[in-house]
Amino acid sequence: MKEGLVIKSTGSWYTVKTSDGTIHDCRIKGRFRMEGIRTTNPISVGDIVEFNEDKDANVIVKIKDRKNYIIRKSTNLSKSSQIIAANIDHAFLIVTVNYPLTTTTFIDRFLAAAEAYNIPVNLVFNKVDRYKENDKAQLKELKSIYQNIGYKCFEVSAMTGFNMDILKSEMKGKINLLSGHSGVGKSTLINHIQPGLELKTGEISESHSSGKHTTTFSEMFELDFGGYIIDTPGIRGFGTFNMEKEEMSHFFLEIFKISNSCQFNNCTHMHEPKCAVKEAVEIGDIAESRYDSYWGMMTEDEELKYR
Ligand SMILES: Nc1nc2c(ncn2[C@@H]2O[C@H](COP(=O)(O)OP(=O)(O)OP(=O)(O)O)[C@@H](O)[C@H]2O)c(=O)[nH]1
Ligand SMILES: [Mg+2]
Ligand SMILES: [Zn+2]
Repeated sequence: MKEGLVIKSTGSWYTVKTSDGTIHDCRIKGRFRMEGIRTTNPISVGDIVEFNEDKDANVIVKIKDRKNYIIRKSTNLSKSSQIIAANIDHAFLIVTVNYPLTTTTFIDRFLAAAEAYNIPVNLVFNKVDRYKENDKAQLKELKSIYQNIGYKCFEVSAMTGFNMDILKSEMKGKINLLSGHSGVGKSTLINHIQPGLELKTGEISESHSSGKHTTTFSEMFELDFGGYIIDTPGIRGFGTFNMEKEEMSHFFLEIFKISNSCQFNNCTHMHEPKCAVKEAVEIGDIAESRYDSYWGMMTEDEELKYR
């Protein structure tokens, strides 16, 4: 029996690295199920597994408990979901205000999910080399919203290498996940941070101004300067599963902070009088876009939780 870290998973094969640095191709036998969630991939990048060496194939027999994971819905219609990565120390949401557009709805859902799973998260605004005046204005506004809440924000260009050193120092020694829409530059960024990988990168379709899912499965790479980085496929939307409505406000840090000033201690910040959150939105202390995202997540149909 050996123990190792899953660094790549294609669905049928899993690449596992053991502590001596050797790589083992493994399969799974039978079924691994996660309680309550139907997943297309029972084992994901970042999982620590035990496997038996066999002369035909190495077989994974056990998954160690995960400290956290990020999950997305597989397709728009299916009810099953896909674990993007597990046991993450640090997440970076790659955002572009244009080419393609990342909406605040999407950002806020990702941030809420990261809070729910206890994963520290930074916002990385990529492609600053390409922004025109109105894009720059948009970027400035977004940055101020998220910095005020307490999220670290970085402006970078994976194309020119601008501010890559700051990112590297944030990533050093940790298991880092990059996420974001298709086409925002996740793979390009990793190519810059860890030369030699030559990850495939895609073209942005000018008509849709969106990416084409160049990266199709998650993969973890070792960083020369210490730590790991996980490239992931672009995600279109982000579900609110595993988040109960009663605790939704916990995942919006600035809403949670002010909510102890609400008149009712079970205030949902939606219809109640003397709600400190609503007052804060009115005077501009809480961004309207954030409140809109909160409202959307509070009112969405249980069945449509995945978006
Ligand atoms: N101008 C500019 N273009 C960039 C930058 N970063 C990435 N791109 C371009 O954006 C396109 C998409 O980049 P990818 O790295 O493939 O994007 P991705 O996020 O990995 O996309 P998926 O794998 O589909 O999720 C490529 O044409 C890159 O050259 C940047 O900083 N500036
Ligand atoms: Mg990619
Ligand atoms: Zn309230």
